[in-house]
Amino acid sequence: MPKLILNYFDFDGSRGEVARLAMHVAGVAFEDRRIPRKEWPTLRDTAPFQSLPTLEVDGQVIAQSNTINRYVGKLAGLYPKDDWQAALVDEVMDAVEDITTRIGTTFTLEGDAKKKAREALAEGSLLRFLQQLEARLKRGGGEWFVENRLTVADLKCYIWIRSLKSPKAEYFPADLVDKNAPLLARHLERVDGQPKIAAYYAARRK
Ligand SMILES: N[C@@H](CCC(=O)N[C@@H](CS)C(=O)NCC(=O)O)C(=O)O
Repeated sequence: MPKLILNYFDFDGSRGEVARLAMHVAGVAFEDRRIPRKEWPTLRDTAPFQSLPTLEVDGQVIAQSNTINRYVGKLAGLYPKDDWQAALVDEVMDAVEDITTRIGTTFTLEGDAKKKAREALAEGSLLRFLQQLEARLKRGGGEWFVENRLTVADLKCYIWIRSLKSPKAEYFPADLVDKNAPLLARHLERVDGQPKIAAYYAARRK
């Protein structure tokens, strides 16, 4: 196994959390290097695309969260070997990435502008993405996206749905997921309940 260092911000969510979880679930040894926000301005130019996460693999750096998720997913046995199943995983991860970027444009807005932008998203592309991801979960059998087992697609979707259902997700209707994507809501609980994931977050809360 190569020597792995995951560089990401010091919080349990978004783009870097998927690889963290995948490695914890599979028991892949890695250094979880958590970058304090205040250090980011001086470190930004050291990252290939001026963003995190990055993964150091035996001293070489790769960037882009889904690239990292695929690589780590292969090491962790959480990425399909079959090309078609792998494409289905990639589709879910890239869709979540797209909608994360769209929601990201609202983060710097304030007050009424943020409220309006988020309400428009909730009635527009956000709703569409929820419905399409719901359909893909259903196609996979309703519990997992592919191969009737946990893959990095499940982790990527789980992290996103969790953020959407968080009380911190301002101006998105609280019942947005439950009402429009009930399978995704249950999927969140299913992933949360995986013993290694539950144990990981229990340890993080201590
Ligand atoms: N396409 C990139 C986007 C990375 C990205 O925007 N990362 C955010 C954190 S989730 C970041 O580094 N923000 C700080 C900045 O842009 O200065 C990926 O998937 O890794």
